[in-house]
Amino acid sequence: MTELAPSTRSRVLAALRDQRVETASWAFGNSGTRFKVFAQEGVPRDPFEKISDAATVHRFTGVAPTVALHIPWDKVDDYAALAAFAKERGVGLGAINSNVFQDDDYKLGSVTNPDARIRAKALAHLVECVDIMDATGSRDLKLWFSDGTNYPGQDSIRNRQDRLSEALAAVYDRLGDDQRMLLEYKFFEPAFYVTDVPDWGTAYAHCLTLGDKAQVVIDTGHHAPGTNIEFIVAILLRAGKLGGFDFNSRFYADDDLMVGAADPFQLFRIMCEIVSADVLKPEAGIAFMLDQCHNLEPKIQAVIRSVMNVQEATAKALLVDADALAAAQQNGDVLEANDVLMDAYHTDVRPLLRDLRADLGLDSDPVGAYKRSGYYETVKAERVGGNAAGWGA
Ligand code: PSV
Ligand code: MN
Ligand code: MN
Repeated sequence: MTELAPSTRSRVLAALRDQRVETASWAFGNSGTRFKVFAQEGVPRDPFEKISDAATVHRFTGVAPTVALHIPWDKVDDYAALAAFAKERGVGLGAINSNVFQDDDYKLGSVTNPDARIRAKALAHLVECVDIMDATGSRDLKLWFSDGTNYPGQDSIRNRQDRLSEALAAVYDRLGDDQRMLLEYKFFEPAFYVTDVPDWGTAYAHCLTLGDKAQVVIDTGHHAPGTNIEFIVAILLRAGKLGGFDFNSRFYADDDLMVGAADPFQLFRIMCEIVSADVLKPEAGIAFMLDQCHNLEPKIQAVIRSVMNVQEATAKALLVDADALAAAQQNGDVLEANDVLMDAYHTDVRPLLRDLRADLGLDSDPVGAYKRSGYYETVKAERVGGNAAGWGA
C-alpha cells in the first residue's frame, strides 16, 4: 500500500474504530438447506450459549458489541436476565427478529391471512416482540413476512395489502419513543406467485404511511441477480428511510453466505454510498447487521471473517478521494471518476486494519487469535447435543 497521508490515515482509523456490526444469534446454531441440516460439534444449546459465542466474536474483533435475537428461536422465560447475561459478557442485545413463518396456521399468510383469527395471532406475536424489546432494551423490531400466494386468483392482492397495513399500524402504535420497526423485503420465496412485501418500493410505501419510526431494511440476499443494490441504498438514504442492512452474500438465491464472499465489489459499492452520505457512525441510526447461516464452515470463525469483510469494504470506501471524485464528476471525466473509485477498491487495507486492531488492544489476526484461544475446544467438550438455529428445526 502506498503510504497514506497522516490526515487520511487518522480519519479512516477513527471511522473504523467507531464502526459497529451486529451479529445474529441464529448464525451460531446448526443450519442447512431444505434438504438437510448439518450438525456441528460445540454449537449452542440455548440462547445463553449463542450469546457467549457472539461475545467471543466481539472479543476478537472489537466492533461487534450487539447480537440480534430471533423469537421464538431464542425464547427464554426472563429476557431481562438474558440481557444481563449478555452485558456480563461484554455485549448487548440488538434487534428482535419476529417469526410469523413457522406455524401451520400461516400456510396462507400471517398478517395478510384471509382469516381474522390467524391475523390476530400473528399480530399478537409481533406485539409480544415489542414487549421483549422493552425487557432487553432493544431499539429495533425487524419484520420479515413470508406472506404471499402461489396461484393467480388465490387471494386479492389489494386486500392483502390492506391487511398488512392494518397490522403494521397496530405494531407501530405499540412502539415506544426510542423504538423502531424495520420492514424487510424479499422478492421471492416461500411464496411463488405474489409476495406481499417483495421489494423496497412496497416496504418504503408502507413505512412512509406509518411514520418516522418505520424504516426499510435491506437484506443483500433478497434481490434478483443483477439488481443495483447501492442504488436502493442511495434512494432510501435520500428519503431518510434506510433503517439498516441484513448483510450476507448470494450466488443464486437467498444463500446467506458470508457477506463479501460472493461479491466484495458490491459490498464496497454499498459502503461507498454509506460513507459518502456520512451515515457510517452509529448515531446515524443505520443498523449494520449480519443475517447469515454457516452450514458447512465453522460458525464462530465464519462470523469473525464476516465482520472483517465488512471492515475491509468499509476501509476501502473510506479511502475514496472524495474531492478528486467530485472534481472528476463535475468535469464529466468518466474514466477519471471511475479510476478514483477503483483506486480505493484496489488498495490492500489489511495492514491498516491490523493497525486498527493494535490500537484497540486486539490481536491483529482475529481468526488466528480465536483459533489459538482454545474457545472452540472448550465448548466442543462442554456442549453436547447443540440445537438447530431454527431453520429445519
Ligand atoms: C428471510 O429470508 C430472512 O432474511 C429474514 O430476515 C428472517 O428473519 C431471516 O431470514 C432468518 O434468517
Ligand atoms: Mn434477513
Ligand atoms: Mn433472507
